[in-house]
Amino acid sequence: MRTRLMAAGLIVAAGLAGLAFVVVPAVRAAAEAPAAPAKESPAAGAAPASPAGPGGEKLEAVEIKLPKALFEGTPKNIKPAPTLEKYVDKNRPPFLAPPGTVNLAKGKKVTSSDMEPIIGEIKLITDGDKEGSDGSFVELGPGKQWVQVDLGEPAVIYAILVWHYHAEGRVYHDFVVHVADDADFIENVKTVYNNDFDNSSGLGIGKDLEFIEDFRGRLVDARGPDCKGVKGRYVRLYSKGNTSNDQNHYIEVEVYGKAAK
Ligand SMILES: [Ca+2]
Ligand SMILES: [Ca+2]
Repeated sequence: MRTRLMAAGLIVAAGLAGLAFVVVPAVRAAAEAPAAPAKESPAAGAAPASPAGPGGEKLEAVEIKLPKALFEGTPKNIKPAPTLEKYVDKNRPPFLAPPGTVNLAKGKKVTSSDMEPIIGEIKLITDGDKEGSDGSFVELGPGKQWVQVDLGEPAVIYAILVWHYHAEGRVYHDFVVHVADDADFIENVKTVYNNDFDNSSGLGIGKDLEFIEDFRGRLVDARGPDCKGVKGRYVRLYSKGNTSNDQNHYIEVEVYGKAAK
């Protein structure tokens, strides 16, 4: 018992030391240390960023608020596959980005391939509510569908966070994320995620893995090797049904970045 407590203490101490060293000045780290489950806390899972931005600026942990968890443990209804990321029931490490990085999508205009959803309204996708319960999600029709957020002006994007659905463990198929300069996705289109391994959505074969979603949502890292981010004004997310049904669901989409200079 005592050994276990000591080991736990060591892990916590190591975690905090790492946070203070890599992420933020010690004073801020101490202030953020008691981070409740509602905030992101250090854990294994994602690759750490280099601690400096493009201009040598110090990267900071982006504050991301999480909703309540609605299930625990690894969902048993989904079979492992080489194209499916192993589910880890742990918080992501802090997401580091240049100072001033915020959610640019909050309250912004959303359009969709299905403007008359089966359940809910398109505007729920950027209303800030990420809870997994009924009344918080939008259900789009079956098959391939997309939603897109207009950030209102060109931006440098470091991450896109999506909550499709998290009342139960699901995998949404053919998850593809594009960023573009125009609403029709013709100008300067960049793919920041694509896990359509068999090209069933016709957007090209993607090398990214499918994943089981939970209350933490899915963070798509768009920082790139030198944390330069991806430039664009419009973000479009595709999906084509999920492991429970053929419909497509969205609770919230966040786009972390800064206005482009
Ligand atoms: Ca919402
Ligand atoms: Ca596919």
